[in-house]
Amino acid sequence: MKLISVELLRLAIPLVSPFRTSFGVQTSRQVLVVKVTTADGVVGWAECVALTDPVYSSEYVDGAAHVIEHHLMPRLLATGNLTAARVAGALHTVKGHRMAKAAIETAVLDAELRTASTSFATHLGGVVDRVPAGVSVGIMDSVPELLSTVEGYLAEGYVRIKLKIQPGWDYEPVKAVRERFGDILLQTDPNTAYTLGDWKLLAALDPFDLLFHEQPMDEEDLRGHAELSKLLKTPICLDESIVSAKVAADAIAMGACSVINVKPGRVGGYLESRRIHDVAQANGIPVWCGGMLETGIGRAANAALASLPGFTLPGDISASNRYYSQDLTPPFVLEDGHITVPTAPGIGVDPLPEVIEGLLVSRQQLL
Ligand code: NPQ
Ligand code: MG
Repeated sequence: MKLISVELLRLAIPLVSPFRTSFGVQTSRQVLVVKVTTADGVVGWAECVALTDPVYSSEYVDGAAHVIEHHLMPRLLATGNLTAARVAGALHTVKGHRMAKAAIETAVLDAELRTASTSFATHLGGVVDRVPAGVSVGIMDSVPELLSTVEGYLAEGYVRIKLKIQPGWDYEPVKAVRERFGDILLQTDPNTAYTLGDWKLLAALDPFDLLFHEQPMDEEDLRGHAELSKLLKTPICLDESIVSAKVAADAIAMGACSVINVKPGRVGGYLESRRIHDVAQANGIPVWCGGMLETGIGRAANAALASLPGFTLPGDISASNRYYSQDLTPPFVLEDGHITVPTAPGIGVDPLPEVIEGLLVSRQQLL
């Protein structure tokens, strides 16, 4: 495949409500969108999931834009016979920057699959037509506010609740949600806020029959998570730590996790995501598709990934209106607690030009 154009669009999209985690409060999202056009006139789309600030991982929007322009593009354009399968190898000499690399690979994959009239779900090996939707609930100012927020999401049909927690906001909110809503599927996500010394704070949550704690400690502390898992009844899921299939295999072998949150942006793309799915499945470890507040561009591809057989737990593939009043694509809506997997070629959705233009902060023509 030959590219004749690569554009980098930067958009600013307000969130419908502030989203607070242990690493800060987000009220809007800066989104980097990659748009490639092939010699046959086929357009491929992808979004980079990096945050505005390097607080979830070391990547951030300005850094991703810079590394794409100055380091990834030259390598991509030097690749003869470009296919999506060749992108990771072409970019391998650049260390890290997995979210930036994922955006490039995914845009090429979208163009390739649209050209072949094949959907992401078909290409990746999806086996279901719709996927169960969970929802991530931020840290709130009070328990009553939390309970009314959770009540609202359950009323919308979400099949699983994930609560952001941190020391000082853990026992009370988890206990209140469990007592008020009974045996709903419930999990926590501290985003690395605890240390091994805090283990008793997490052990206090053992009575609440949680599915797991997601990434309770530092992303580089696999051994610590293996130690922590011996001190808790509640299982451990990893998110930030799992940056590749290799690390997933190590984490599983070390007993650092018994569940894995797969995020294509975090691991370098959908092809590596499938490898992580395969490694986990080979080891009897369930996976689920995490979320990075993607717009419909990333949400469409995530829904396809979540349709693979090893994705047996509800993901953070919420409806568009969980985060945005107007999505960049036709909105994803919750139907009986599920999101329908797109079946059209490529990611299966097309961004709405007028919405893109209305939110555009800058546009860079890289090719
Ligand atoms: C997580 N996502 O699972 C991440 C955290 C997160 C749905 O909880 C902008 C972009 C803001 C990505 C805030 C969810 C974000 C973000 C939180 C990701 O750990
Ligand atoms: Mg997480």
